[in-house]
Amino acid sequence: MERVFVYGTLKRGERNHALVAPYLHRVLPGRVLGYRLFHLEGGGRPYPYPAMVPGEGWVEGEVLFLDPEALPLLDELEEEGVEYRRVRVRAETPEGPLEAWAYLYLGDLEGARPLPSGSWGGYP
Ligand code: PCA
Repeated sequence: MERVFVYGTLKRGERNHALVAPYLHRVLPGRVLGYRLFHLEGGGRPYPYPAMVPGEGWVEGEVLFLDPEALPLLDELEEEGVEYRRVRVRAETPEGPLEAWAYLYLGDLEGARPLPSGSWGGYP
């Protein structure tokens, strides 16, 4: 089983969650310390999505427990190595701290809107 901390379009109820749904076993609410969140929209992007980068604060999301086959699909969606980098993070959950993968944004943050709440979601 792989654990992935998601904070954007891969969360339940968001537009890319369907990609992981067939591989999903379990979900826990989670948050990670030492990162900041931004909202990205426009500039040729097909839809809005967030960027998590190292910084001061918490980012809120979900820890997904997934079959390992889901990872290459996620790497492709997130353009691993180009737009995002998959790294290990420590997520705080109601069941204690858990190590998980997460996608850190590699791109330019010019024009990005900071989300000091550390939470993203509900965009059309
Ligand atoms: N998808 C990944 C990274 C940003 C995004 O929209 C996620 O939900 O965690």
